[in-house]
Amino acid sequence: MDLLTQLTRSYQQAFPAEPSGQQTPLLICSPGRVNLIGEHTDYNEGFVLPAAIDKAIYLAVGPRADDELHFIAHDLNKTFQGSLTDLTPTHTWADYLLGVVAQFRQAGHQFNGFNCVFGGTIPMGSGLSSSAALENGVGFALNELFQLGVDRITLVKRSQRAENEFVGAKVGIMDMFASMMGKADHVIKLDCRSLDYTYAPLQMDGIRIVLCDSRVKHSLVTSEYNTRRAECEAGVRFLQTFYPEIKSLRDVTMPMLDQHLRDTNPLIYRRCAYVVQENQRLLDGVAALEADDIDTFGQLMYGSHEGLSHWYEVSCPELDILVDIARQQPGVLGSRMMGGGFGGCTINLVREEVLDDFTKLITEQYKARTGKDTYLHVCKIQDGTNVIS
Ligand code: GAF
Repeated sequence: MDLLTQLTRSYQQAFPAEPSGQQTPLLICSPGRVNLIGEHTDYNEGFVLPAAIDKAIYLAVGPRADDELHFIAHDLNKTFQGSLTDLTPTHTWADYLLGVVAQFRQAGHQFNGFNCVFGGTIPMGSGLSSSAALENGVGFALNELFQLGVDRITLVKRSQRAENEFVGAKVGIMDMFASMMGKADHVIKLDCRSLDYTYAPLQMDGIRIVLCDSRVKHSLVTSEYNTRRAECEAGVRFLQTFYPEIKSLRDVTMPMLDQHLRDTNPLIYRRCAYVVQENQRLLDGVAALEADDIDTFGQLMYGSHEGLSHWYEVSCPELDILVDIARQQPGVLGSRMMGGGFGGCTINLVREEVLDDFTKLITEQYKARTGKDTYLHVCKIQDGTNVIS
């Protein structure tokens, strides 16, 4: 039985319609994301280059006559029951749903309770943004079920605020934006300061985007992520004493960092320098893609990984090993860790003709060097969050 059928059946069993017949839930698909380059730049008002992918959270949802909230996490085999009148964090998976509901309430929307069964194909903790996909799915569902008329960008912002305020992870906007705004066969060039964005066709003939899962769950990510964010903000505050016009690392240049931070605070210098250089790598990468120069783009991806590993220090031995193995395979153009870090996946640009060789090499060597199995996924780029039926 496929996942959608399972979710629908589970919904109908848990919430049989009264007095007769079975209620047909609304089915929503909310995808995970990849990011080609531009990591840890979103909360520094920089640029990112993500896309929605063919791994998703699926939600079966339906309205209730009362104000109760009934959630079933199909993959976890767990249930939650609450009420619209008590939206406080539970410190469980339910917060990803409750946080979004709370955002809608804070915005003044009136709506009934609802039932939701969800499950998915995004491995949790794999750095493919299952949480953003779930939050977007819930916001999208509320909007559809109760015809609230909220536009997609507002839904994105609500998902982000839910995660920032309710879950307590100070994430940027990239993941929600990519999941909600994705377009098949296109990457999104997003300016995280203005939220201006353009879609660029992904013209990489004969090249595949391959994810290699380190199978390390990024348990450190929330605390270290918030620390990195605070380090960037500390750098900005310090530089503002010399350059009051600076608002974020987006406005900072390497000469400014070299002059004021390199010798006085080497740690903050490394963090800020990584972000400033990563923004430039993204701009250079977009220019390379426009010029059909995938080799240069791939080299920039390797540069991104070096920066993330040594300067920003958000990698882990397993991710470094995956990138190191990828470098040994002719026909792999670029490889780097992706997302918040400390585990999850690497993203690799691989020529089709070496896909089998790459799969064999990385599977064998990763096992030999870490004792762990990796899991490879060749991605397709998809549309963002939407109704299936
Ligand atoms: C995580 C966050 F959720 C994103 O906002 C982004 O900062 C990313 O890490 C790093 O680029 O996925």
